[in-house]
Amino acid sequence: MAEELKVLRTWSSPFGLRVVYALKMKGLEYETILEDIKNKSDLLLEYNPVYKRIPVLVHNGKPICESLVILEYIDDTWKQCPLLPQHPYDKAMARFWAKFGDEKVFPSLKSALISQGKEQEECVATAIGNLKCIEELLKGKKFFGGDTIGYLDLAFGWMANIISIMEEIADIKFLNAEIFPLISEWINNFSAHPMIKEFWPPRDRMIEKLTAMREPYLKKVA
Ligand SMILES: N[C@@H](CCC(=O)N[C@@H](CS)C(=O)NCC(=O)O)C(=O)O
Repeated sequence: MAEELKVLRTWSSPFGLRVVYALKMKGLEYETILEDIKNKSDLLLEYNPVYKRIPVLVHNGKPICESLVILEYIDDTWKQCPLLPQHPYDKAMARFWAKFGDEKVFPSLKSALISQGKEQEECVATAIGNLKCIEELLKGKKFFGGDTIGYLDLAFGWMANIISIMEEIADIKFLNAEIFPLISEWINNFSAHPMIKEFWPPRDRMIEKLTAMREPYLKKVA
């Protein structure tokens, strides 16, 4: 049976990019439906009535929501080029760290981006502490997945895309290459991969977007 795959996403969402990369790695064809999250389509509301968020993968008419859930669905459905490790322990650890990335690391960096002064210093320190846990994971490895890009690389893909932009906008430093040689090298390796590069959101548009996101928080303090 011919597979029908659609991805509802935005041009910039790192969560949406996870899904795109996973489908590409599996060699699957899909249709992209670009959403405007300020004006959500009826289709998005129908497919994700619970969270009303992108990304949504629609496989033969059935929606799957939440990017990490979608990655697992893709990996379970198409066995070529496995994304998750095969051993149950390694698989559990990959899920653990992906959750840590979404629930701790990303929010800590975002807090630093939208704060100022002493509060920002504290947020940067928290973010650096979280990043140190991730640095450890890369010891002896090129990618989080080992020699090749896997589930955890896709889960952490936002770091390669967004950290340096946050640093530039807020004039802060999360990733000193001397303290984080492994993450710094991983960012180079990940972002240089042809498949990743193909969908890399343009830096100038990302700067514009994150600057606009930061602005209202700064006005509150002034
Ligand atoms: N945990 C979700 C996060 C997805 C998410 O935050 N999507 C944002 C775009 S980057 C969104 O759709 N926001 C719209 C809203 O929250 O109303 C995932 O991994 O899929």
